[in-house]
Amino acid sequence: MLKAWFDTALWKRVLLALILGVIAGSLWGEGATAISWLGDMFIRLIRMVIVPLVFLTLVSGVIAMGDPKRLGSIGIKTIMLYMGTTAVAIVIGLVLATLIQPGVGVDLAAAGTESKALVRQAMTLDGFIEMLIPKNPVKAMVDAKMLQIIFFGVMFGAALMMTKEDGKPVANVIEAGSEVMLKMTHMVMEMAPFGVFALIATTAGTQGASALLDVVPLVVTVVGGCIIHVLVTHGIIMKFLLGLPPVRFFKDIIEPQLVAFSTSSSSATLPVTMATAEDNLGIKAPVASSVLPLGSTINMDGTGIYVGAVAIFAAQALGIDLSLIDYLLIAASTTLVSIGTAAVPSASLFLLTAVLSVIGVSGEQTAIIVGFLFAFDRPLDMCRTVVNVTGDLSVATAVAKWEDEIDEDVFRDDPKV
Ligand code: DAS
Repeated sequence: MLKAWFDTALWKRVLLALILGVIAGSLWGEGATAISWLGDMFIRLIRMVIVPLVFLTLVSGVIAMGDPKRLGSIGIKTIMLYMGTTAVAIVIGLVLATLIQPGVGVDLAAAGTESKALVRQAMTLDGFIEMLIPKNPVKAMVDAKMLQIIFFGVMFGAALMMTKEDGKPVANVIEAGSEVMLKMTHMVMEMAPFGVFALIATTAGTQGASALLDVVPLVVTVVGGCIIHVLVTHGIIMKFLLGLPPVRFFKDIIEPQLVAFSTSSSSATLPVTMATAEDNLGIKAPVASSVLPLGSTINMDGTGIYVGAVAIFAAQALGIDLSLIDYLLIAASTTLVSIGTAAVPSASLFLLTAVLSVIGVSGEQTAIIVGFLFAFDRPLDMCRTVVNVTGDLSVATAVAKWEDEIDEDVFRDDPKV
């Protein structure tokens, strides 16, 4: 029985918990709050891993970019394109979320958060500097000041990269630590079926099962943003930037997209991504073997769409009015999260804190939102991972074209993989 449980894919166990939570909450009513402690425990576990996870995965992501001076022509073009397409993806997510307003009318109070936003002071330059630069990075971690942790992490990673061999022992520890935190996050995720069951039952019991439909506009926003970014952004890159037929590109990359959709993991898809690049797109090995592994680590357009949209969703649900500076802060922190997100299932869900805290969402509120979204994360993760892999292949095609490392006859032929 226990073996059957752990042999079942986690997302299927979470889906079962979601269904049972709706039934239990509908039958139990307000009595469902009797198991709210289970949801609280899951929320605390999420909060426990966030600070070390964000810091270590972010520094690992910065290190993975490598020293631009060493990267050479291919490396500079690659990173510029990766950052450029991720920025476009984030803008698409933010604009769609602002237009669709998925969080308006969503009441997170039942899930235990203060239903209204924390009172926020108007952003001043001094306030921004204080929010960004830690006087004491250790205290920033103790207080979970995510923007300060991100700022220190980016500087630490950049300094580490520039120390080259001298910093290698520290880089090894950081990369090993990032793996450890990802493993601990997976241990926390094993609690998800129980935590999701309790959170959904509590929400359904206190607000009615219809409250769960509050997530539908957010799903529409994320999936819509993913479709627009793949077809419009990467279609424009193919047709107008590279002079290559977009339809042929999309036909050539169906296989890695299907693997990305089914695994929700860019790293699990990487072997298929690389085979597709060479066999279907005609990208030569020097580009495919450098651009694609880097992309699976630091280039996540779909994650950028998702994290940005959730930030707007949370602001709307908590009644936080966003200024232009807030939007810029969301875009900047989302870019860094997309760099730091590990290429494994649901990786960015746990990094939402790094963005939500930037706009004043408290750690408790963020953990509740993460706990609630966890129940619906799998289909969203499948979509955003497809976009992540598509972005990697699109940029690899562009770099190969500009470096004259592509066989266009292969690109235009029918796919072999
Ligand atoms: N599932 C991650 C990936 O492998 C993306 C994410 O969690 O946002 O790309």
